[in-house]
Parts: sequence; C-alpha cells; structure tokens
Amino acid sequence: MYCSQCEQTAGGEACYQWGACGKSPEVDALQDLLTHLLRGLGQVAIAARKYGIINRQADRFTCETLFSTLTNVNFDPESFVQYIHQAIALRDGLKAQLQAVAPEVCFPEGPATLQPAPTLDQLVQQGRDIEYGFISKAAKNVDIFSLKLTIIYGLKGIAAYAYHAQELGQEDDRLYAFCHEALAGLDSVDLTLEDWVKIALKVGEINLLAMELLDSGNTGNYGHPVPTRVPLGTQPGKAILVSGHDLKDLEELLKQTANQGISVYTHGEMLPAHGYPGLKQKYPHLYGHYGTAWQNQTREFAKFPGAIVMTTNCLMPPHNTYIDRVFTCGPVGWPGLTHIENRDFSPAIACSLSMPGFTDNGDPRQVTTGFARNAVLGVADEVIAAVKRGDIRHFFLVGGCDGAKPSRNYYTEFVEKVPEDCVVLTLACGKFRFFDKELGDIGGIPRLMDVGQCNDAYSAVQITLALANAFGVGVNELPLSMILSWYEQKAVSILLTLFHLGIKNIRLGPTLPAFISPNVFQLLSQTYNLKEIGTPEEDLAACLGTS
Ligand code: FS2
Ligand code: SF4
Repeated sequence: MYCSQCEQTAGGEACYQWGACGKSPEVDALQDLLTHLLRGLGQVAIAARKYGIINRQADRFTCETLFSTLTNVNFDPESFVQYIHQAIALRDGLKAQLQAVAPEVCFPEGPATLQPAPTLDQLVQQGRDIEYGFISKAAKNVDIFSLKLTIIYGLKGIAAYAYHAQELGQEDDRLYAFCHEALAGLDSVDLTLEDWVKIALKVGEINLLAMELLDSGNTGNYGHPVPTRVPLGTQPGKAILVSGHDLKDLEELLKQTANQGISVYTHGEMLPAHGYPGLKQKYPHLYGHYGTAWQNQTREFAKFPGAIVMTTNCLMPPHNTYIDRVFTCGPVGWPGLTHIENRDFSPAIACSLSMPGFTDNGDPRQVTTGFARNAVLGVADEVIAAVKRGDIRHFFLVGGCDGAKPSRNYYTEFVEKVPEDCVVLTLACGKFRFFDKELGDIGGIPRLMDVGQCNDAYSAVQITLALANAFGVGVNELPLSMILSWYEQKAVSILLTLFHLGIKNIRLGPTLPAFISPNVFQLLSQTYNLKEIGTPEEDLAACLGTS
C-alpha cells in the first residue's frame, strides 16, 4: 500500500504496511480502485455534459464516495466493494445515455472502460496494480507527483463539504463539473509544473464554493449560530452521544429522541451544533458536550453509558469495550458495526434505552461556542473601535485539526502565551487543546471565540475579508495571524482556498505534509510565505513584530 494523505502517515513519509490510522492494505487498495473508477466516471460525465446530459446521481456519488476515502471515515471493505460496483453501473449507464445521442463518442482503455474483477481478492489486486501504475508513472517527476497528490487530497476535502451541503439541499453544478474534470485529468501527460499549480489553486477556489454552499445549508436550515454556553458535565438519565460533523444527522437524531427521556451529548466536532438556534433552542434535550477531540475517543467512548453515533470523520478503530454501542451513518463504516440507514436511528436509541445512562452531573464547567461570522460581524463596530483605540493589538486564528502527536502541545502553549491585549479565534477540533481556558474579554469582546467546526472555515474566511474591508486594507495587512494545524484532507482543501485568496504568512504544523516535495514547499514559501511552526515564543514574537 501507499498512502500519505494525512499528518500521521508512517515515518512522516507514507504508510506502506498498514495505516497508522488503522486502515488495512486491503481497504487502501479498494479505495485506490474506487478513486480510479471515479476518474473514469469523470471522463464520461465530462463528455456527457458536452451534450447537455447531467446525471446528478453520478455527481453526488462522486462526492460521497470520495469522502468515504478521507482519513478515518470508512474502514469497511464491503462498503468499498459496493461503491466499486455502483461506480461501474453509474459510469456505464451514463455512457449508454451519451452514446444514444452521440454513438461516435468512445473512451480510451482505462478507468472509463475497466471492468471489475469477480472476487474480493482480485479487486484488491486490481487496486494494487492501479496504485503501482499511478505511482510509477507519477514518480518520474517528484514535484508533479506532489501536486497531483495535493489535488487528489484537496478534492477529497471538497467532496466532504459538498456531501454535507447536498444533504442540506445546497448544490452547484460548477463544483461537480470541476470534480469530474480534475479527477479525469489526473493522467494528463502534457502539463507543466505551473499548470498543476494552477489546478491546485483552482481546487482552492472550488473549495471556497463548497464551503459557501455548506454554510448556506447550515445557516439556511438551522439559523446563524449565536454565542451559547454549553455544559461540559452531564445530567442523570439515559444518554446518546453524537460525533462527527453532519448537522442533518444530528437534527434527525434529535427529532427521534424527543420525549424519550434521553439526553443528547455532542462529541468532538459536533460541539458547535449547540450554537444553532434550530438545534439547541428547538431541542432542549441537546444537553451538553462530552469529551474532547477525536484522538481521545477510545478512552472517552469507553466511559460513555449509552450509544455512540458516528456521523462522519473521525472514526478510530473501536475498542471491544464499546464496539457494540457504536453506530455509523452516511459514508462512515467499520466492519460489523450497525450502519444507520435512511436516518432511522432506532437501533441506536434502543441501545441507549437499554443502558444505565448517567447517574450524576459530572464536570460543572461550561464552554462557549457559536462565534460564527454573523455573531462576530454583528459586533464588528465594537471590534474595529477596540483595535483603533489600541485595546486589541492583534488577532490570532489558531485553528485546524487535532491529533495525537505530543508536538501539538505547541498550540496549547501558543494560546496560553498570547498577550492579554490579543484575541484568539479558533475552529475545528484543534481547539480542544484550549477550548476550556478562561481567557476573559477585552471591553466585553471575548478573547477566545469558537467560530465552529473545520466545516465552518468559510465563516473564518468571511470574518477575515470583512475586517480587511472595514479597515480598508488587504487581508495580509490586517493585524491577524493564522496559526494552523492540519491532520486530514479537509485541511488540505482549506489551505488551498487560503492560497487562492492570496492569504500569506500562514504558519502550519505540527509537521509539513509528507506529500509536499521540497521544491513545491519552496514555491509555496516564496509565493505565500508559508512557514512551518517554530516555538510558541518565536512565532508570537514574529507575528507581533517584537522579535
Ligand atoms: Fe478534526 Fe477529524 Fe474536522 Fe478533521 S474531527 S481532524 O477529520 O474534520 O477537523
Ligand atoms: Fe496512513 Fe493517514 Fe493514509 Fe491512514 S490516512 S493510511 S494514517 S497516511
């Protein structure tokens, strides 16, 4: 196997034997075969579009299944076998539709014509052969290979956002058309390094569209988040835990658990759901937040006295102490777990009702979430006045993914050391390293504001652009520094969006992506002044101009 798509990749290079995330070589090969077939589906979809044939099922399938290959989403070989057969059926159906109006159109040998092997072992071998072919061809130019991987991983991020947005009724054909084109074009041989850089930046541009669609879906369905206090403790009674990012899944779970005597707790990236009026205010049994970031789930899930629903990433290999209480939804999968179909959560609800639930109130603390773009920009005048008076010296966006590496303590220390006249905006699961710190306020403006999930990066972008506009400066002249942590492929797509917007001086950690070659990194450093994190003291001093 060869997989280098996430920050915990083995040896900082690639997972060759077994995924550090728990992904088996078998699943890795099936994912590669599926991705290859999506390239073929892309070729057919592009050709069909030229004749006005758009197949929304194929578009949505591309995003859902690409999402399923993102880190910590789906570990189940059976899911991928089904996806592989569906990809071929969709591709061949679309081909037949196209050839009915344009019989002369034909496709070269490759992903648009490949037929599946008959057995699981042979499908796995097919995936391995495809992966080997891709790597051996691509490795002839290590920098182009690096950019191709960046594009594939960025597309996975787009696919994740597009999947969530579509579930909430938001779609855009430009996004689907680009995904097909980018996937289909991965084998192009006549492109220069500059051409591949342009495609990578286009991934960033389309990702902005994907995030905008998701923002519309979330706010259109559940209202704009408002600052909301969230208990970190529990209340006696039956309990169900929901993790991941999908607000539609959470809403349906809330509907189905209403008046059943069950309290719903969020875990990980679901914390910002409490800020949405259409969720928290409408469903009072959405009680509190339990636990911290994804990498702590094995310890935290083991102690939770009820069912655990995993809506999207990040799922870790479940331990035996709680595996029979974990339920998966949508593109998430683990062999043998009960998969929730059609958002019918009754198996998870029955499991929670059969469990003891909580008997005490636990942790008495609360945290605040809900500082998305509407809430922050609603107090923009006060913020601007505070900056002009010199009460606020600088903003830090300390956001991104969390993970298990001890070097991620950098982000905790960084926030602890931020001077008292500075404000920290945060988002995504990286915040769990400091989300419960009481940083106080500056003239009523909180010094720590949680913008939301990684899926709410659009909100952070809009806040940045609006502040730049209000101050009449470019984004790079704002008193704002971005200190980002990455782990999986949504972070890759967000980084490409920030480059597309011309945002410079980002500090990235805890390590640089293994798939970025030295030359590509040099290019990004020269163009965007992208830097790897140093020490909190050095980086703070550099950002504040005091070094
Ligand atoms: Fe965190 Fe994991 Fe949010 Fe990423 S919960 S690292 O895939 O999606 O951020
Ligand atoms: Fe390794 Fe990350 Fe790929 Fe898992 S997703 S196999 S940990 S690089």
